[in-house]
Amino acid sequence: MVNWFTLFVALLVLSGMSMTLPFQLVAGQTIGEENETKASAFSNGSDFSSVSESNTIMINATEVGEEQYRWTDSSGAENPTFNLVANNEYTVKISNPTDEEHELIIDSKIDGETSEVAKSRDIEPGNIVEFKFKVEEARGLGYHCEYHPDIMKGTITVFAPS
Ligand SMILES: [Cu+2]
Repeated sequence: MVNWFTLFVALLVLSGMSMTLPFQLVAGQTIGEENETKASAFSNGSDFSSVSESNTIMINATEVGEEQYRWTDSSGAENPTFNLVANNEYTVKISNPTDEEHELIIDSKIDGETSEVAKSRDIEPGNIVEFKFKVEEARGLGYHCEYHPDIMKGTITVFAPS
């Protein structure tokens, strides 16, 4: 009985961790740290789904007031800063529960010149759009909405791999 109970508690802990991993990711931790945490938690390799989840960035379009839109992460933070690691491929998953169309654009500003690094396509109301995104060097990037560039915008910091 004791052994079964121990196993049950271990399973609870593991499933709890797999649920919180994506949330920790968007809360501002670097992915390098995240991978270390995950490696010890799933050293038996039994949970492949959460491994792939760890490089997923979840973003929502949110209406915070009349015609006032923000990008939010799963903790609800508005226009959050995302901390990423160079050479990791990320899946950016954007859901749009608002009544407006949005489009996420990631850009870089070098010597005052802005250029697009990656973007989603138009995200219609009620839709979820995904795209892959990888940066090859440590740098600062910005992100914004094509249609609401002044109110839906934030920063992405890409760190060198540790
Ligand atoms: Cu928008």
